[in-house]
Amino acid sequence: MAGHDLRAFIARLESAGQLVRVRAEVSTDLEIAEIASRLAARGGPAALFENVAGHTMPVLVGAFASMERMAWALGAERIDEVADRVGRLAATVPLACHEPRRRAGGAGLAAKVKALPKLLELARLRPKTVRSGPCQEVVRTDDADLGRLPVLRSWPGDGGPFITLPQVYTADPDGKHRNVGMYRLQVFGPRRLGMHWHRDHDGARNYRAWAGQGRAMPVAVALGGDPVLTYAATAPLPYGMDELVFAAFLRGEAVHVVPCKTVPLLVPADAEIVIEGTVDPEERAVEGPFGDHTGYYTPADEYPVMRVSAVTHSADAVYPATVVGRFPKEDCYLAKATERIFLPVIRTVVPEVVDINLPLFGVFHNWAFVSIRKSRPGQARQVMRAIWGLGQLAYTKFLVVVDEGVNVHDSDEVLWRVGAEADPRRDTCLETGPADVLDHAAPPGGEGGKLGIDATRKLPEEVGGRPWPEPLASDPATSARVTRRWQDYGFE
Ligand SMILES: Cc1cc2nc3c(=O)[nH]c(=O)nc-3n(C[C@H](O)[C@H](O)[C@H](O)COP(=O)(O)O)c2cc1C
Ligand SMILES: [Mn+2]
Repeated sequence: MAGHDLRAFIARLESAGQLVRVRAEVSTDLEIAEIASRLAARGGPAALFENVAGHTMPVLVGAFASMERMAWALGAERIDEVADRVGRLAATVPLACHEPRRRAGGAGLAAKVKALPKLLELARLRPKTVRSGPCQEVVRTDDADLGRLPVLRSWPGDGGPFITLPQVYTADPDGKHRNVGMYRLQVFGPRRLGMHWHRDHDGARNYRAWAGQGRAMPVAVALGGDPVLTYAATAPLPYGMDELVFAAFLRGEAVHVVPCKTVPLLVPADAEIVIEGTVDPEERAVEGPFGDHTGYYTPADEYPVMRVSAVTHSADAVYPATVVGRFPKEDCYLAKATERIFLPVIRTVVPEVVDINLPLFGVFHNWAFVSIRKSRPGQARQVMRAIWGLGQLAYTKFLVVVDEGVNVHDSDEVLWRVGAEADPRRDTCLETGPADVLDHAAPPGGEGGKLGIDATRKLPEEVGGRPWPEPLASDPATSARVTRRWQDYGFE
């Protein structure tokens, strides 16, 4: 991935006029976060703070905080290009499933042969181990100290400083399943970090496998490197699918990795900073509170602890961070990239889905608007149950299904259809399922309610043969004529 590291991305943002270098002295305590929040609220540029009080490392915020910058981070001009490539892959390789679909006889073979070029492409995309990399220009083991990193405290009630944009590398005890996930890390002390992986995430799963054997799990935390790696750490891939192969697929080039100095893990050679250590099955500590993307503090709770054995970094490392809180913030763009990139994957299992919007005010899991191509009675409910069965979409609390042609990205249009097309008794369903860990309104215990609203037009079979009206539409010929003559009428 030569030439695609964080420096190259910073240079690209700067030459496009999308990065401001801040030379005034700023504090990691609340001040940088307040600035980042204001920039995010106005769709502003990324910022590189070069004069951070008490630190030599500069701090980068907002690098992903627009759809355009997000696309650039993934090596594209527009996110749709990336979605199209994933769509083509999903069409040949069953990306959404753990195992290839079994089909009878010749059809299965034909499908495999057709998928072969794509599978070979994936093999070419395995990480390549190299001997050395910029991420290990400076190596500190016995004198490793997290206090040297300009870690931010974002909100006044936060329990301390948190590393907010990390790639957390783990593997299962057999070394078969590498995983890269983004989980915030509270700095408890010079060599202790809180591991806030949610119970359903793959890092937690690897941890439980090690803990089950009574063994401490090696962990490496990388910051920076190719921005595509940071995105991949947030992508909702099924367990066992390697985020580094996914990142390489997006980038079109294998990720170069180096062995860590004190743990048996591989990390991206061109990362800015790497923190190495182990997580003991017995040790837990109180993590939080943390001002979260819900727009509220998540309360303090017990989480596992990482004991740091080394901190390595490049000679002139940049510390990347993000600030979360009430929308819109930088993580909204990471989430929107996922919404676009995974839509074609959703379509491989729920083919009637046309479009999906996880509105920003829904904070990923509270609301989903889905449009479908409806052709049979009961289909909206079928789609709801499918969505509630799909990976992290299972957390969706309020799910609205509308017809194809309704713009799901226009909340007014969706709510107009809910009001007009749905009968509250006939067209809603209450379900239960896994609740988002961050949902403070959910009942205790991890299971929460789900409300589905069928705002599609009803077929005659669904309403005892009653005809259902079409929404108003202009006469096409008249509409074209008025468009053509608009200036003739004296309008601008
Ligand atoms: C900025 C940001 C912060 C996040 N913080 C956390 C976190 O603290 N804990 C967590 O479990 N997931 C967090 N996530 C979500 C996970 O990164 C995401 O669900 C990812 O798919 C998990 O990967 P995994 O399934 O390989 O574990 C965060 C995502 C973003 C974009
Ligand atoms: Mn994963």
